[in-house]
Amino acid sequence: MISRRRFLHASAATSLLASIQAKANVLSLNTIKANQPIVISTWDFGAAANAEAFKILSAGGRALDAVEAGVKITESDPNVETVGYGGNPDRDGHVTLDASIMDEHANIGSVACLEHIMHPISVARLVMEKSPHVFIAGEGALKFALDNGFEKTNMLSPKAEENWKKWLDESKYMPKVDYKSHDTIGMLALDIHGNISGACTTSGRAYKMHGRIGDSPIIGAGLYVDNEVGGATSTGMGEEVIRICGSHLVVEFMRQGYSPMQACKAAVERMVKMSPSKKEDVTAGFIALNKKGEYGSFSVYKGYQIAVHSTKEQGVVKDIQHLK
Ligand code: SD4
Repeated sequence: MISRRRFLHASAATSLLASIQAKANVLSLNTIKANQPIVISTWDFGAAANAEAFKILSAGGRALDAVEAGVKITESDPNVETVGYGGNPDRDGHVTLDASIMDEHANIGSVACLEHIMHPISVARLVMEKSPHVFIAGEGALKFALDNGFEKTNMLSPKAEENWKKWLDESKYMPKVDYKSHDTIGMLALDIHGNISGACTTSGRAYKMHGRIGDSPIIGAGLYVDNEVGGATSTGMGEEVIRICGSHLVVEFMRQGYSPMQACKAAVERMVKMSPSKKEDVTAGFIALNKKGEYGSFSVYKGYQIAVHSTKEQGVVKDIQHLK
């Protein structure tokens, strides 16, 4: 039987504990802040895409919706010659599009070599949400899109057609240090709920062989998100990024404690080291975002740019660190 003295002692201790816990709860409620949303993307054209994505993030929306809406801006911009409408065709004159999307639950969806569709990223999302698969290519991807209400569009803009015809005169495939022929939009967003999603979409390398697929639709190469760690995406020579499973590698480096910039740098170094040619023609860059909203980027060559949009900064970062 518990004595009255011990009971009083015990109940005093219990109420002290309860009051400490109550205070701690109030404190933790006060100190739990919503995450500061942020969106980053590749290249200067990412700024307009980020602005669209940030509208969704600042309204409390999902990072997944933000990245899809963001990159759609670039997909329909005829002035971007490397993504969606206005994108450069392959050497046979077909605009073939690659896109991928990944959300905070590790849901994934991709399309590759998709023709005649204005928003391949939305088809990738549909693959993720409405198909039993994660990756659909070519005719099958087009059929899936059309069956689901997407419209068939001529994606070859007059300007892209003109440039292609000029290229045909020489028919020289030069996947060298020419940023104009290999720009993709890759986008990563962190929403106020602390979740990260990513999207990546491109017309691929200008004047590629028909049927060639790059890194952009390959989860782990052109895009990867692990909601416990962060996300990464790439632009540049897909052949080289695929070889090292680039975006997955960046995320794994972040898991080991690297900052986003260090992780991108380590992946770029690995890419150059692993490339059989190890020469000047290896050109690519990564961007990465971690769970704290810290971002970073690194490229092989000078001239790479990224766009950032948060409450603190909006614009294009031009002085990205590089290897050479
Ligand atoms: C690709 N990384 O298809 C993409 C697009 C690009 O050079 O940037 N190409 O390889």
